[in-house]
Amino acid sequence: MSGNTLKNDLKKVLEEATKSIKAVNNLDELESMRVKFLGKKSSLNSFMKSLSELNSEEKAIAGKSLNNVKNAINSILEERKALLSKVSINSKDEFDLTMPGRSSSVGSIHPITKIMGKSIEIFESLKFECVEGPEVEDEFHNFSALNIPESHPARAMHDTFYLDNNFLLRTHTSSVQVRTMDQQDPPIRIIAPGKVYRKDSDITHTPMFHQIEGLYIDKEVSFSNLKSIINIFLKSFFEQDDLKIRFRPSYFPFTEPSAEVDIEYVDSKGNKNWLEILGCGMVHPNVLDMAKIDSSIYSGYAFGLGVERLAMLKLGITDLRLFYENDLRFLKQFQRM
Ligand code: 2U9
Repeated sequence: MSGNTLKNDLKKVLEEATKSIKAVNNLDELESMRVKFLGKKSSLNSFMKSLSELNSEEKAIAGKSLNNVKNAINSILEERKALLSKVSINSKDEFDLTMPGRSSSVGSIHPITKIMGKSIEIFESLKFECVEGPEVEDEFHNFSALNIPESHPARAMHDTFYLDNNFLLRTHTSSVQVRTMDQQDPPIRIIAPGKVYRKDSDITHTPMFHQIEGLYIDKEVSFSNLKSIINIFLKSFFEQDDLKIRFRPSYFPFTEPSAEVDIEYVDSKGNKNWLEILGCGMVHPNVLDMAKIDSSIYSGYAFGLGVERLAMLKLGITDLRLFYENDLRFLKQFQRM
C-alpha cells in the first residue's frame, strides 16, 4: 500500500460517506451508515489493519490521515443525528397518539334565544304562524296604523330611537302584524317575535329587548278566546297546571278592552306576590279599519309579552342587564337548559 494510493482511497471513502450520510432520513439508517463506514467490516478498518505492513515513518503519516478521515466521518454522523432528532421531535408532536387531546370549548345558545324558542314552539303548537319584519320602521307602521296619536308620549324622542327621514327603530313588533294585515285577508293567526328598541336602561330595562306579539283575527273572536290562549300558554311555559293567573283592566291605544296579566309568584321566603307578565286585549276597531278589515264582520285579539321578563321569572334572575354583559360565568349556568 503506497502513501498516494491510500490518500486517494481515503478521499474516496470520505466523499462516499459524506454523500451517503447526508442522504439518510432517519436514525436507523444513520446507524447502518455508521457501521458501514466505521464498523469492523468497513474499508477504513481494513486500512487500519494494513498499517502494520508499513514502516514506522509511513505508519505515522498514514495513521494520521486515517484518524482525520475517521474524525471527519464521525462529525458528519453527529451533525446528521442532531438534525434528524430535531425533526423527529417535531413530527412526534403531530403524531403522538398518547398526547392528551386539545379541548375546544363548545359554545351554547343564549338563554334569551332558548326562552324565545320555547315560547314560539308553544304558540306554533296552538297553530300560530311565525312572521318576521324589519327592525328599521316608519312612523306609520310603528305608530299611526296602531291608533297611537301623534301626541302620544311613546312617540317622544326620549322613548324612541329616531333615525333620518322619519325612520325609527321599532319600539314593538306590532308593526310586523300591521304589515301582515296589509298583505293578507283574515283569518290571520300569527306571532311576531323579535328585537325591539326603547331609550330605557336600568335593572329591569335594556335599550334593546325581545318581544313576542300575537294576533288572531277572524269572525267571532272573543275575549274568552283570548283568556283561554293566554292561560294555555302561561301554564305550558311555566310547566305548572295550577298556575294562578289574573286579568287586570288596563289601557293600550291599539286594543279595547285591554288587560294586563299577572301571575302568582312565590318567592324564596314563601311570600306570594302578583307579577305582571304580559299585556293583551281586543284589537281596536280603528286598527282594523286602517288595515281595511271590516270591523263589523271581523274581530280580533292581540297580546304582547317581553321575552326578558319571561326569562327572569323562569330562571330567577333579578338584574336584566346580566343577559347582555356576555360574562361567561353567568351564561354557562344556562348551557344545559
Ligand atoms: C296589532 C294590534 C294590536 C299587541 C299588544 C300589548 C298589549 C302589551 C307589552 C308587553 C310587555 C309590550 O314587551 S312589552 O313591554 N305589550 O302590553 N301588546 S296588546 O297589540 C296589537 C298588536 C298588533 C295590529
